[in-house]
Amino acid sequence: MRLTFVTTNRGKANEVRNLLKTFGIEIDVCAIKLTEIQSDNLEEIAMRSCEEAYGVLKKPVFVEDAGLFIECLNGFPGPYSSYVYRTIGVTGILKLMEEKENRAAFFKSCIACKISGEPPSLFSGVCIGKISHEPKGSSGFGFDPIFVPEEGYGKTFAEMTTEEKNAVSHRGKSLRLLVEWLRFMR
Ligand code: ITT
Repeated sequence: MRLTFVTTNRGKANEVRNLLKTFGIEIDVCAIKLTEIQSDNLEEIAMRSCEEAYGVLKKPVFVEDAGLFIECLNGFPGPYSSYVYRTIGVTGILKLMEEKENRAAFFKSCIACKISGEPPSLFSGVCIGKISHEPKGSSGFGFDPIFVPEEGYGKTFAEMTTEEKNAVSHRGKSLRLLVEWLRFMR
């Protein structure tokens, strides 16, 4: 069985391809723009996008929905991370947090995978960390330059290689759960 990962985000596609390759899994990536429903719940967003992707491609697919949840902003931008990144970006988030001492935040990733007529299976991963005071590093994508994971020796995601990021990231965690499940399904 060959899986297709549906995403318009090249950074995500690169991380997913890289990690799955280490498990001997080759995937296809397809950049169809799916309808992203308005919801506070990443699982629900991923589930709906996955059903839509399966309906269009009619073959085994998975999608991933992720978000950055910042404690002092009551979880903002959360499920709206993509929009917030495109509008106010990294600089806007740092501005909102200028006076804030509490820098705690987490990333969450939710994968929905559908290989048959059954409802999609869901796999989630969380990465706890802090928002830095200034952007650092140039790899990765999105909010990587301002996110310092707890397990990352003080580096931002953008200062890590893809392999280092995958070892500790929200996406790395949800992907390893997907891999375990795929082994079980074979
Ligand atoms: P697809 O829905 O097409 O996969 P997208 O970029 O719209 O692409 P999301 O809806 O999951 O994906 O958006 C999440 C946004 O959150 C993303 O655009 C980034 O700005 C940010 N984000 C998610 N994971 C991230 C990560 O690992 N590092 C940095 N920023 C991340």
